Amino acid sequence: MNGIYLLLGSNLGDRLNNLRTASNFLQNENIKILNESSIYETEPWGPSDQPWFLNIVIQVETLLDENSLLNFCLEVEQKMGRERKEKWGARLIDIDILYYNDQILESEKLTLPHPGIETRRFTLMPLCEIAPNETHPISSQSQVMLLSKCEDALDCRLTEFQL
Ligand code: PH2
Ligand code: MG
Ligand code: MG
Repeated sequence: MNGIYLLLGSNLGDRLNNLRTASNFLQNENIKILNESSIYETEPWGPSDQPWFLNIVIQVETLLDENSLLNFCLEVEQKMGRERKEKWGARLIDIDILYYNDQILESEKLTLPHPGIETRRFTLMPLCEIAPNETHPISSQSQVMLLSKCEDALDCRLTEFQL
């Protein structure tokens, strides 16, 4: 994997505006968006008694290392008023680091690559749009291969929304 990829998600309030606000916060911090997927409307993975999400994957360029980037993402989530309640539950905004180049890391705060990539269609569909042939640093599988093997059957709909 060559590049830093983030997944943004929202399923509470004005979901599109939440994605836009988060991307503006990121850009204000000298995080440059190099590429972005379409925005998808996605069936909730995990607890199903919650609203559908909007999800997008962006490729960014930054001088922040992976831990500083994580801290900054958490800060943005907090500034936007996210409350952490149920695991995998509804949220105003979620910003996850999917890949940080070929970094492999497992700490208390951060696991890289994100451990949920292979099992989540809502992550692989947008990744396949902007990084189809980039390979996972552990399995060496491309995003397209990972999607073709993914057993997640939850719905993932392309939208016309733009950041
Ligand atoms: N995020 C979760 C849990 N479930 N489902 C969808 N469709 N999209 C998400 O971003 C998502 C989820 C935990 O972060
Ligand atoms: Mg998440
Ligand atoms: Mg998160």
